[in-house]
Amino acid sequence: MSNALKRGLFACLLAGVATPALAEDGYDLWLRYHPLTTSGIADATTVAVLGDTPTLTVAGQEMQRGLAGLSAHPIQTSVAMRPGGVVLARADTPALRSLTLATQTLGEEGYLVRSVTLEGQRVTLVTANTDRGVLYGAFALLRWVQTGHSLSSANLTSMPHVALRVLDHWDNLDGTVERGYSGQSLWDWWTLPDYRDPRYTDYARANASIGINGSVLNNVNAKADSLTAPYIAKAAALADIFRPYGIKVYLSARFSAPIELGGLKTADPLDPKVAAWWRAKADEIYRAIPDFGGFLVKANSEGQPGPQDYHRTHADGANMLAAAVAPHKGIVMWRAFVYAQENAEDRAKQAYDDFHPLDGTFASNVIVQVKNGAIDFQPREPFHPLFGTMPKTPLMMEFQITKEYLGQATHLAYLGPMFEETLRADTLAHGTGSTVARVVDGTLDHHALTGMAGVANIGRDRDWSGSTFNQANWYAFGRFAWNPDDTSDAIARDWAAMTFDPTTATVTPVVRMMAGSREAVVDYMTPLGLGHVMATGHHYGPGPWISDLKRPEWNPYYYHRATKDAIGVERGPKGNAATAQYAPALARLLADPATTPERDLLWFHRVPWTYKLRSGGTLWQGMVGHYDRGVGYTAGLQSAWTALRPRIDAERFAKTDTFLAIQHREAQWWRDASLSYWMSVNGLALPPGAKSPAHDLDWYKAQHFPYAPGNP
Ligand code: BDP
Repeated sequence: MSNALKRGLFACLLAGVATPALAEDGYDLWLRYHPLTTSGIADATTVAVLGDTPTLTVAGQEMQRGLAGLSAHPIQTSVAMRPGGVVLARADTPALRSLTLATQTLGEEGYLVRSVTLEGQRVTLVTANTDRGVLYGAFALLRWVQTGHSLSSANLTSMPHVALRVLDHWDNLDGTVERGYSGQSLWDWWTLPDYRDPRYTDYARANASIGINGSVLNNVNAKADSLTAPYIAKAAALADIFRPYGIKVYLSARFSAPIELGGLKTADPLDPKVAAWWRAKADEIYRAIPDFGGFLVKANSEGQPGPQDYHRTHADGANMLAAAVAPHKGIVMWRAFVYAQENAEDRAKQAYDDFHPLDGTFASNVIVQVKNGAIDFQPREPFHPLFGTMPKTPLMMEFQITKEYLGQATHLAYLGPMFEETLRADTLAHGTGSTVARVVDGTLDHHALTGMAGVANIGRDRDWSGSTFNQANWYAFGRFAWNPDDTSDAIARDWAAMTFDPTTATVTPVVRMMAGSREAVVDYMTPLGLGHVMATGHHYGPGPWISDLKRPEWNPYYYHRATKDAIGVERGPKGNAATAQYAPALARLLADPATTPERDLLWFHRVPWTYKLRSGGTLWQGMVGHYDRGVGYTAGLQSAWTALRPRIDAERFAKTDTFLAIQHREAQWWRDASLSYWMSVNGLALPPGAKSPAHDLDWYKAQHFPYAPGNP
């Protein structure tokens, strides 16, 4: 017996699982369906699907596959009730009439799972008002079993709080992925629409299992070509594959496409010829994809064309596109991530300045997509001031799942706590409790059009997301989009149970590793409210010293402005008054460093290096402490993972083990490079006990990564 095999067998004896934990490559994500001795599903032998629609069919197939794997027994499909069996049926199925189930409140996508008696047999029923609801219920029941519960004890009711739960793929037509760290694009545009890679179905399964119901196929930095007939046909092939799984496709639209594809002289949204071109284009897309979701648009940002090129507003642009898709019930997701080189205003203020005056002027099928923070997906950003200040406009959240600024593929940073922190943040717009989650789920200002988008971390790597732990960020995004009130801890527990095994001995240490991992990244990269100090372009590794690039906001220096005496950007009333963009009650708190959360201190305020922190130490001492804590956490991750070795299959263990070593080394690099630079500016010595950086500043400055992945 090989050592790996012996290790695998040993691992499963310890884990209480019934088959060897042989090497796995992560392809199966959280849908592994490995046999569990603890699951109590041995008597589930049949899956009855009452109905034969495509969605009910795939729900039945998934249930059969899942239960067969988890119970290590063959599972038959049948239309007859068998004791202990699972029944999947829409609530309007005649056979369920006598049950009088409370399905009215489930809406279009909610589900209900109950143990009931049907035709005299005790069965587990998964039901909903729609086929999609049944599919979500099927996955919920599988999760219940995968996380160690018995089938017959399932009593589950859930409905999504957010309507559009969307992955944004920043995938280019040449197969590269902007900010992608998991290999080439999943979409093989070259062989589509002919070749329908089975992987597209697995992608849809994974998404449906967490409730994701939309997929924007192409990069927001869009090429007009994706709107040409051949590419519409390719998108249509993907839409056909995703449809049974309840997933609609959307496309990023290049605003100047009427010029590039239509030969028009202008893309002015108020020009009738332009509007007519988009209407015809929308009609063409809907002929190929009848349930096409609509367009996502990045306009007048980072060089992209947009309505402002014609002195029109974002609302003019969005409403013109909205009119084109409205007859087909499509929507427009218009991004608020805007900033322009010509604008001398603080980058952090520009989106609000552009969008706030437009509140109430967007068409009813437009939703404005706002990044979680005002700059750009930093390890920590205060929530975006547009949340809570545009009551008359539906706003959707844009999170970044791919970790552009958080160590990319190799660093372990579970983003659940970051999503949670943003969603729980209180805008104070209508008194306490006006959280970002309430803006996003529409309850604060009574919007029915609601959404959450996540910039995907998915590519062609066997493990989809570049590492096992990165899969957790895809998973957590879906769960938070379904329910913004969920908790990162509960989500991590489910993920760990499904991804490894549901025993406490595995789940507890894995969740502990995950829980503080994002905070550790904040500590070793951007403590106390720093942001955007990553090296320019690829955003990998430290570069706080960079200050010589053409556009001011491309320079990390722009974001910290450290001098001998002080550091930070003053965004309070004594500075550029960015804090006044928040609702007044919050703006008052953020105006003063003493009432600003310390974790956001340098984001909002410029303070001396000697500024006293709540701990009693100086800012400088506090900063050094954060860097050291971050590095220390990464060492802890390594030892926690080593202790898990007997419980994890060999291949996934080894990759994570190696990545944790990279992370530890690079956390040290981040700390040392940052401290070398800060010391060169402030002239201060390290506090007693703190280790000197391994190299001098010039060494850190000399590190270059011209071929870092994901950099356009
Ligand atoms: C930044 C990325 C850039 C994206 C941009 C965006 O660095 O590649 O194009 O955001 O969101 O985070 O449009």
